[in-house]
Amino acid sequence: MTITSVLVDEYFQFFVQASDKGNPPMKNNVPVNMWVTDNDDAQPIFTQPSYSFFMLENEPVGSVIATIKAMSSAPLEYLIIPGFTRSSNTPSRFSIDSQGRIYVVAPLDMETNSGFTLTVQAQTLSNTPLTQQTTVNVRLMDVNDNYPYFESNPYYVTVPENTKAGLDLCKVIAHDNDKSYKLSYSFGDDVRKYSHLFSVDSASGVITLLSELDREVQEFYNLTVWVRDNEGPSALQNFTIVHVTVIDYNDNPPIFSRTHYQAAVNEDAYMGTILMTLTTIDKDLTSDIHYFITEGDPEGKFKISSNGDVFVNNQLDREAVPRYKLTVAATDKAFVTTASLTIDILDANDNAPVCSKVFHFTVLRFLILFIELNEIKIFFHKSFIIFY
Ligand SMILES: [Ca+2]
Ligand SMILES: [Ca+2]
Ligand SMILES: [Ca+2]
Ligand SMILES: [Ca+2]
Repeated sequence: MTITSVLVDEYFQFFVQASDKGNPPMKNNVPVNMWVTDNDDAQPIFTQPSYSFFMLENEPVGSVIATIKAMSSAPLEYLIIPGFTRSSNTPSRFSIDSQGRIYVVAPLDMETNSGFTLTVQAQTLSNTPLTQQTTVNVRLMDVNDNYPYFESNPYYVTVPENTKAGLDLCKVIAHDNDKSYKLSYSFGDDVRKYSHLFSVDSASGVITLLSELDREVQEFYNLTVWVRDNEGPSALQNFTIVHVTVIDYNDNPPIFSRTHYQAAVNEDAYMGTILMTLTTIDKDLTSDIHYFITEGDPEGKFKISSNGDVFVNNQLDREAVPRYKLTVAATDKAFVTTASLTIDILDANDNAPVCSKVFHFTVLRFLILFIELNEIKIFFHKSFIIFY
C-alpha cells in the first residue's frame, strides 16, 4: 500500500487482507484505523528499543521489578499487550502503572516459566492516541524453593544373613526441581546405633553393608536416609525410609530340650506304642528337623517319627534286654546334635503260670471254708475234687 497524499487529522479506515497460495487460497482480513497527525513531538518514544530485567522468582505480588519510560510532550499511559502464551503474559503475571512501573500481580515460579517477553505499549491520552510499543524481557533467577524428593519412600531391601560385608544393598535416589542444587545423603540420627552395619555414600546414595547380619539377633532394620539440596543454611531436606529384611540362613544347630531322656515301657507293649516325644529348639526359621537312633538299638526295637515321637517298633522282651541305652540324633540337614535316651523294659506276666501255687492257695481256701461251713463240707469236698 502506498500513501500518496494525506492531510493532518485525516482519518482512514480499511481492511488488510492476507491470503496464502493454496487452492483455493485461505484468506483473512484485519481492520486498520489510521489517523494522520502533525509531525510534532507528541509521539511517544521509548528510551530504549527493548529492555531486559532480572528478578528473583520469589518476588512477592505487588513488587515493582522494573520501570520503563517513553518520551512524549503529551501525557502518556502504559499497558501490557497480552500475547497467547504464558511467556507473553497470559495469564497475567505482570502489570504496569501510569509511571511505567512494571509490577508482579500473581506468584511466579522459575521452574514453571523461567522468562517472559512482554509487549509494553505507551500511548497518549487522546481520543485517537499515539502509540509506541517496546519489548521487555524479564528473566527469573532461581531461588531454592523446592524440597528435594526421593524416587521412592519407602525402599525395601532383603539381604541373606550370611552376606559378606562390602555388598551394596541399594541406592537411594533423590531429585530437586530447582535449577541449581547439590544433593548429599546421610543417615538419620536413629541409624547411628547401626553405624557398624550400614553406611550411605553422601554423593551417590549407595547403601553398603559393613558387617554380616545375624537374623537371629535382628531381623528387621529401618534406616532413615536424609537428603539435603545444598551445604548452606538455606538447604532444604527430605527423608525416606529403607526397610531392610534379613533373610534366614540355616546357621544354627537344633538343640535337644534335654541332654538325657528317661522312659519305660511294658515288655508286652504293642508296636506303635509311643513312649515319649523328643523336642528340639532351632533358632533358624527354615529348619526341618529329622530324628534318628544312632546307637544302642541294633535290632530296631524303637523308632522316632518326624515329630519326635519315640515308639515301639518291634516285640520287646525284658528277659532278653531289660534296658536300652540309646543315642538319639536330630539334624536340620546342616547340623547334627545328639542326646541319650534310657528305656527300661518293665516286666509283664508273660511266662507260663506255676500250677502248684494255685493248688496250695486253693487248698487253703477250701480248708477254711470246711471249718466254717461244716454243713456243706460234702459239697466243697466234691468241688475240690472236680477242680483239682
Ligand atoms: Ca531445592
Ligand atoms: Ca527454584
Ligand atoms: Ca539363621
Ligand atoms: Ca538350623
